[in-house]
Amino acid sequence: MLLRIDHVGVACHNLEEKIEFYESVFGLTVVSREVNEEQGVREAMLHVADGDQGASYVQLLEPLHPDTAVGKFLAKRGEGVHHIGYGVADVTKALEEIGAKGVRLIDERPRHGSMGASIAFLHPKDVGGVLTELVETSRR
Ligand code: CMX
Ligand code: CO
Repeated sequence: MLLRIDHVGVACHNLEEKIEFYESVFGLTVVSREVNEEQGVREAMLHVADGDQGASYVQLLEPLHPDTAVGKFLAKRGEGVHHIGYGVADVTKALEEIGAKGVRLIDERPRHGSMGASIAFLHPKDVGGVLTELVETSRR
């Protein structure tokens, strides 16, 4: 069901500073910057690698407000890995299959994610403490 690691989501206080760090230390390149009001984030995708099943990225996340998923995470835990996004072929079908196994779905239906992807989150409490995102990339 999981095709690849699409991205690792990293929570930070200052997006521009963190982009500069990933560019200068790891030589990564920003391929997309977006504000996603629904998710409460300002974010950037930095390309890491291409594989048979598609590309993988680091997603840097700065909260738009303290009272957002990433804002609350930063207040509680500080900067660090926030979630893992796995590539799937069909996010609606994956949600159905995973939900049927008793895992709590944060999103019953896909939402809009970075670069036109359809995304949905699984509750970290049912995935061993890992906030897990399913990502169906847009067909270009
Ligand atoms: N990873 C692991 N555990 C997490 C977590 C995370 N990222 N975020 C919260 N938790 C844990 C908390 O530590 C807490 O556990 P305890 O009760 O043991 O302390 C529990 O989950 C509840 O946390 P909370 O701070 O009370 O926060 P909420 O329940 O209000 O929200 C969650 C948690 C996961 C439901 C919410 O963050 C969410 O809906 N996330 C999905 C959307 C999202 O993260 N969007 C931003 C990224 C967008 C993108 O990738 O494009
Ligand atoms: Co993500």
